[in-house]
Amino acid sequence: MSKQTYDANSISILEGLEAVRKRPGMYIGSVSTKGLNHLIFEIVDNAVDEHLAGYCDQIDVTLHQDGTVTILDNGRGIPVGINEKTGLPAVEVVFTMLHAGGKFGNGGYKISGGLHGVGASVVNALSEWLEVKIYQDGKVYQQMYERGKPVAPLEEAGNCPKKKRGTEVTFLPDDEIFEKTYFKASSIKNRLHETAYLNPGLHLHFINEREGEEEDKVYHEPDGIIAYVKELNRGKQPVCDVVYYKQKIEGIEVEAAFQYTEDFQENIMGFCNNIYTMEGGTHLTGFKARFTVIMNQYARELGILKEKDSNFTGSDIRNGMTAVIAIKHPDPRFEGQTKTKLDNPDAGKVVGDITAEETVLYFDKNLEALKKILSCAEKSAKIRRAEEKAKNNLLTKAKFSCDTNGKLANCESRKAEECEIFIVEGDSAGGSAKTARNRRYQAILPIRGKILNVEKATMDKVLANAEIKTMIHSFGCGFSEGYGNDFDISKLRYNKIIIMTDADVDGAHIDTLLLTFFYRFMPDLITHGHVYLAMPPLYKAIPKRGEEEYLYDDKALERYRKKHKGSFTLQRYKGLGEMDADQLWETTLNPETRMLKQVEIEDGRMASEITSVLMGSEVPPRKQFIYEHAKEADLDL
Ligand code: TSJ
Repeated sequence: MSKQTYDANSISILEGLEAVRKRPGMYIGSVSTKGLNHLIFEIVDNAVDEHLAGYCDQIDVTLHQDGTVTILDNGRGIPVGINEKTGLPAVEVVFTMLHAGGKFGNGGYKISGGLHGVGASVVNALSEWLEVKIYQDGKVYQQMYERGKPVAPLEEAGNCPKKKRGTEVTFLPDDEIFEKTYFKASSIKNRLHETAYLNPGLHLHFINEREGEEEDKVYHEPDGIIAYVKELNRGKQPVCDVVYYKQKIEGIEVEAAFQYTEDFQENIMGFCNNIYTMEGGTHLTGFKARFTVIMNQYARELGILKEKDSNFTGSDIRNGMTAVIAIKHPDPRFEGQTKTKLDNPDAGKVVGDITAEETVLYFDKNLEALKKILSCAEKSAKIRRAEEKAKNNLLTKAKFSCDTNGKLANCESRKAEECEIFIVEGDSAGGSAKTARNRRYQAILPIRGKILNVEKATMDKVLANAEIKTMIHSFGCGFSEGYGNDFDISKLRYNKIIIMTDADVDGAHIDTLLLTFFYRFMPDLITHGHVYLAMPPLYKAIPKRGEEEYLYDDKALERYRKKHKGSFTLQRYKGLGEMDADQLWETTLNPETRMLKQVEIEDGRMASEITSVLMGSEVPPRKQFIYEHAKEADLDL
């Protein structure tokens, strides 16, 4: 390797890293906690590829006290030999050149991959420092980088037991890049667990060494997506066994598992090459289309549908179904707003063909399951017709009546981009908020106690609920559910929809009920970032000297205590209703001083957990969920 080529390569390398650091959002989605957690998944996905190649069955992820994280696998170790094109060790290429991951070596395509399909070099560029260690043939190779640049060439850094093999990566995310550099353990655990379901041979070991969060957990799911479906259905009443099949046609591998429950909900999750396809795609449309045809055929054969009857709709047939469809495709193409919609037509065809063959094989042998599933479809069709009626009634009424908005204290402005609506728990807090607000652009909608649990109610009941009617009418964009879609985000009257509840368990429950309602009937509100939670402070600290300060959580109080060593008095707020109008304005309404949390859906998976676990019929898991998530409420802070 000549000095010259090294320098030339270095320049293009640095340009690549600079681009990543300048516009990190382009590579990892955002610089919020969600983007931060992506760093870990990017690295883990590389180790999962090694598993899929057949050389690794264990991945450890350790969150350390000092804010760093280590990912270790027991694979072959990233090659350390010199890469011909660059004259650099292959491992250095992996960490310093954009999109270099997994491309070298003989054949083999990249299977798993993060949401944005970028690699280790992006993680490296966005880390204050990163260290890689490779265990191979009794030797340890090591290289250190700072903000993406190698500090020194790859070196042999000692010996290790001959049979120890693998790759170990440790990094500290760069606080110049990220809003926060504190990894969110719950998201990482969820994702590791999901990876375990999708890769039944893999052991994923999560270790949290951070103070107050100490934990050590192994995710290993030998039953794969069958166990995943059972888990998704936890707390629900199953109607049949899990139906499972796996087949490969034309290089596309299809694995599917589904089960029906008494719960009238459809929850179908699609994956391609281990990537969760949040926006769906051809694999799911292929599955749905063929399944609908087959079930309608059965319904006619069994006389459940008479000659004069119209077919069940696809959603009639899928009501009550929980499914995981995971495919492996040699050349996946993703489109859509977040690049999570599978676009390959051949995937749709292959999934459809395999589904047709396998489900017929299953149902011909399991007539009882078939009959039960078809009776779900029958019930769903009945409910659908009732709902269509209810919806028509509501829409007709809405057109002719102006006074359905009940207690809404609207704002004067009609410019949606500046308008805000506060949904306030309780009449007394609602009253204070009405006094305190800036009536030019802030609207207040008080709601009473707990709104209807939309997860458990049928659509006509949901639409008869006063609070819900008022919300639909005041937002101005209609709603969507299953069939037909009357939701139009461009008609939204408020840029910010702010949920304002007390910072206690009841408040958290109301937050979740409201979020469930939005998620199910107006998901665009959340995905377009219009939904927020107000953060009323828990305390006011009044020091002997200096400015008063509002403290928004117990961690803030702890920090304040350390700084002020007891020389202050502490005022504790019990609830929104206790604040006078001035305080309410200053702490919760005034855009200059308030704290808001924007609601983000964690890849849609957390959201389905909200709807299914929290709203499911068994009480204990629901409680646990509320307490566990009450503070962070599944949001990126
Ligand atoms: F992201 C990463 F690059 F930093 C990373 C890669 C992180 C971790 C934790 C593991 C890995 C990784 C890569 N584990 N195993 C591998 N394997 C290879 O890079 C590899 C090894 C041998 C051969 C070969 O053809 O002999 C090919 C490859 C791609």
